[in-house]
Formats: sequence, C-alpha cells, structure tokens
Amino acid sequence: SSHLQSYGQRAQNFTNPAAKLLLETMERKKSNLAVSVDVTKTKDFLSIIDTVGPFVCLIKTHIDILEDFDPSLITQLKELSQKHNFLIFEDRKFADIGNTVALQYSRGVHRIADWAHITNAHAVPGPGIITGLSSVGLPLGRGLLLLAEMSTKGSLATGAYTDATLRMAENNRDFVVGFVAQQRMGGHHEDFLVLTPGVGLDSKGDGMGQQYRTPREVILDSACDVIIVGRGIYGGDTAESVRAQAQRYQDAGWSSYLERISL
Ligand code: S5P
Repeated sequence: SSHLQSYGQRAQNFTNPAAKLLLETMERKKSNLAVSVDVTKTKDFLSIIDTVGPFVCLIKTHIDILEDFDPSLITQLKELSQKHNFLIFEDRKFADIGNTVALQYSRGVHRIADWAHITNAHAVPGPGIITGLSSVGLPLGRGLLLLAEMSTKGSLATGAYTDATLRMAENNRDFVVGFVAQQRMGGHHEDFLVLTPGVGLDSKGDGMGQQYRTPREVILDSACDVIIVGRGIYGGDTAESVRAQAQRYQDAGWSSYLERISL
C-alpha cells in the first residue's frame, strides 16, 4: 500500500486556493500535463488551447510574445479555461524589486493578476519580490512558484541558490505554492508543488541550451508533480497531430504518476 498521498489528497495540505484547485483538477481530469503555448499569433494560440484543453490540468502562457495581443483575447482564454477545466499559469518569471513586480503583475496591457491563477518569479532579488507579488495576488487567491532550478545547460540556479530559494518558499507558505524545478528537493517536510519544464519524448535538446527528459524520468525518478511540454506538443502542424501528442504526453505523465504512488 502506498505511503504517498494522491494529488487529490494533497489538496488539503494547502491553504492557497490556486494550489487546491490545481490538485483537484489533476485528480479529476487524470492529468499532470501542462502545455506551454509559445506561439505569436492569437489565432494559433486559441486553437492550440482548444485542441489540448481536454488533456491538460494547466495551460502555461508567455502572454508577451503575442504580436496581435488584444484584451478580448483574455476573455476567450478564460472561456476556454471554463470549457475545458484547466488553470492558467503565466510564465512571467518576475525578477525585480517588490514595488516594480507588483506593478508588472497588476497593470500594463496584460494585467496578469486578473486572469492567471499562477505565476512565477526568480528568487534573485530576495524575499521582497514575494512581498510585492503577494500584495497583489494573495487577495485574489493567486499562487506563486519560485524558480529553484532551470532546465537549461549551464544554469546558475544550483546548490546554495536553490537551497535559499526553498527557504524563501517555506517562509511564505500562504502565497508560494511550489517551484519550477527539475526534481523534488529534500530537506523540507511541507508540501510544495513541483512543476517541471524541459520535457520531450522525441528530442534531447534544441541547440539553444534547452535539455529534455522524458515524463517518466521527471514524474517517477525525480518525483515532480507536473510535466510542462511546449514544442513536443504544438510543434506538429495539424490539429490532429497536436491532439495526438497531447494525449500521448498525458498518458505518459499519468502512468508514471500511478507507478510512483503505488511504490
Ligand atoms: O527552467 C525552465 C523554466 C521554464 S518556465 N525551462 C523552461 O524551458 N521553461 C519554460 O518552459 C520555457 O520558457 C518554455 O516556455 C517552456 C519549455 O518549452 P519547450 O518548447 O522547450 O518544451
């Protein structure tokens, strides 16, 4: 019998509503797949999301790469999130002083805090970045992930930096719900979500530093919670290939999770 809690059981370990909703959604949809939709045209963005929606717990966005961004896009994104029951993660990677990130999070043309259940930040400025972001996000029930490690070759986020990032999260449990990292990190007894990019079944890298591991390596061997897949899924040119890849990664992620909790 398993000593590890299921995703659904872990919802009770969090007070943060975004973390609870994500875990409940994962359990309900049997999906630990997040798709990263890194395209530059609104039309492609929405059509990929509508295609992969049934297979994902989470859609990850880089809203600032859309060339034809219009606020009505956000209405459509929210409608797709309702239709398919997924959460939205804006991969903004905030990295400035608290006052500045609070403005970047709430204002500008994108108004990220209005629609993104989850966003992320680098730990490099120190805890003030969490104070700034939580002043906006906490009253809205949003959650924050800290980048504790990166998937890229030569990443500087290792060792003492990664450890200090963990401490920052532990001291801000109400708003910081977990990490973007390559593995579940030891040394803390509290529950955190671990979301992991750099996942691909057919490629080992991209010639620009990205490094890929398989869903099984990420979920089973490294004990992470969510696989984040971008080009491995939307890289195909037909809706049918995008759909087939989303299903394939969902199955690979979920079977690895079932194997892990049965250990
Ligand atoms: O360490 C990281 C952190 C992130 S959030 N490595 C990453 O690749 N990412 C993001 O995950 C990156 O910005 C991109 O949006 C996605 C990976 O895309 P793929 O096409 O390489 O799967």
